[in-house]
Amino acid sequence: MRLFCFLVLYGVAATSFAYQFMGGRWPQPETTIRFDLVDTQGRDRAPSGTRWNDGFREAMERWNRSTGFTFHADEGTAPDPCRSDGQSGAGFRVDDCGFVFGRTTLAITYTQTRAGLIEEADIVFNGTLDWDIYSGPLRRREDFVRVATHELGHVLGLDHEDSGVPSIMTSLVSDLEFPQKDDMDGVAVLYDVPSPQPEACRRQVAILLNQPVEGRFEPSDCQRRFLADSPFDSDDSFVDLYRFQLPVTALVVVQLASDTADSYLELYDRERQKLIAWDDDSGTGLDAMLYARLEPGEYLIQANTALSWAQTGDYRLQVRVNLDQPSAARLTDDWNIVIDAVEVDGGLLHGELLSYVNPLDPEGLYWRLGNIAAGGASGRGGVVYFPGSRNVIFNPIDALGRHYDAVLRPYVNPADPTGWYWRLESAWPR
Ligand SMILES: [Ca+2]
Ligand SMILES: [Ca+2]
Ligand SMILES: [Ca+2]
Ligand SMILES: [Zn+2]
Repeated sequence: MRLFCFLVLYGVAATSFAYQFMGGRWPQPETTIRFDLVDTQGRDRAPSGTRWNDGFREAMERWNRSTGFTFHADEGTAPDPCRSDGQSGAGFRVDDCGFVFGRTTLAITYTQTRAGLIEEADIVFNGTLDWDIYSGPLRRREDFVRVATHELGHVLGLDHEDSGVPSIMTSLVSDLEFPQKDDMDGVAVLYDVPSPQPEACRRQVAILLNQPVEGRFEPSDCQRRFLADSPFDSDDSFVDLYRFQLPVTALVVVQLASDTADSYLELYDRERQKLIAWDDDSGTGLDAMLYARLEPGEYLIQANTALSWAQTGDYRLQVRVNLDQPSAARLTDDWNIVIDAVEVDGGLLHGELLSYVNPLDPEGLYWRLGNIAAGGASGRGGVVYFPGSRNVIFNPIDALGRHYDAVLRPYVNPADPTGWYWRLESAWPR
């Protein structure tokens, strides 16, 4: 059991809603904290390599980004957080300002109030513990940033919140790392300032068809719980928003790949009113991949991670559709499919799918895997293989004298259960 802790030196109890107030507030919705954080071994950074100062500023930003309250950082001076000196500060100490830290105490915030107004607040981190900086589920070491975020909640006037709603202000440290909706509501009431939608959530980057873009899930991103209609109150996962224009009616394939994050994709209409398609793991490994047949217009892509904590990592995003290049696939007169190029796990292949008459479904259109070999014709697009679902998408294929967008679904053939078969699911003329 690891507890956050706080102490009000001159506090008054207040009535409360779900969020809890300590009985004081700053005269204005802002304050300055002085810090130059060095741990009790004299190191200026966490074992992960991030400087304590940078972690503390990130904790401030977590409130600044999501509430109307602003923390100002006065970095580079290190006042003793145990001194009542009219300055608010933060620091590691081996003792709790002359007392022994409780074994479960991570940090203590000392707040001085007068006539309901906070005059000074100091945070003392328990320097006898093992600290680090990381995201995600709790590990053996304490995560400095989420503890600092919690203590800064006390600094701005929030008390512990243990009623069960998602909150960074619970007495027990948890997997939550960011101020939650209840915490934001508390700040909005305490200071009579609305919580803004973070600027990052209004940012949409325009991307071009077929051009891969590189991005990163990181703390300056929008987080899922800030998006309208998010069903997940406590979803801290990072979100980047992209939009693209489609000039014709066509089937498009969207891919989101990452070596370090479990990518998750959603495709919306341009107003983000209608969810058109979503996917978690249809690509290679945990990569997301989806397809949808769309009318001409503008669409929104939500690049996200699949877990509800703030997973970081680089990613590549691409919207694929072949509009005017030669098609990489064609249907022959005997209904075989010749594929000049298909990308599978980063490599190019070419090959043939052979027409198969299924005695169990003579009306259906089926193919089985013919030959397949490395070394497809680069520069030819329009065939996409989904490793997760084994779907094959043609956008488009040349057939019967025109272009068709088509989807083949894998088919388990009872007569040949280990063979590779596909059935035509849908085809639309371009
Ligand atoms: Ca002080
Ligand atoms: Ca980003
Ligand atoms: Ca995934
Ligand atoms: Zn606390």
